[in-house]
Amino acid sequence: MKLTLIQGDITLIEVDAIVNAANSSLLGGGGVDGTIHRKGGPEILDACRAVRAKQGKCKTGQAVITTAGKLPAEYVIHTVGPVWNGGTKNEDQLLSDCYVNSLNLAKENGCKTVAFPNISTGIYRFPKERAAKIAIDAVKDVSADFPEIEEVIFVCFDKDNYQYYQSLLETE
Ligand code: AR6
Repeated sequence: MKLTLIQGDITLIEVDAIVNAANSSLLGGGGVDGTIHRKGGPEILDACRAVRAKQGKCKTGQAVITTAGKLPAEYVIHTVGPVWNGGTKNEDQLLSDCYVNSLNLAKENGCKTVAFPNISTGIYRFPKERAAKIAIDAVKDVSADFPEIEEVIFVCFDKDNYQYYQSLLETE
């Protein structure tokens, strides 16, 4: 599994699946979630509603998959990151679960390339450097279990995140 780092907008990336930092309602919000729904069009929300009708809300750390609508990716994997609460609410493990559960869904749907945003590091206020380390470790730790997935792209929107990822990927 190749790990790639880029700085940019995840909605522009041509991969099999992009991951969305959603909330448990699955019905959209701000941040990257808002951009994905706005640019991908109403098909994504329709698909999220269908998922809700079937299974109810999505729990923190879990993930669901839908069409990517008009986006260049084929699928959107919606995962619900933890809200940062000082580290007392199992946030580290839940964040790690987001990455692993998203990779599982990607694999089940035949995806070979997956792009992740920096889950929880915006509106949910997870400390960026800590989140970067958890994300990289989570993906590396399970990479041997996903030989079908050829490339994971970490898409950093802001410079801080990009720099944390860059130094962690260099040193690890
Ligand atoms: N492409 C890639 N990354 C982005 C983009 C983009 N277009 N836009 C923002 N980011 P956030 P959260 C980065 O707030 O913290 C929503 O309302 C951003 O710089 O999108 O998990 C949901 O519905 C940050 O590093 O998600 C939830 O209610 C990262 O994406 C809540 O926000 C995540 O920031 C989830 O909060």
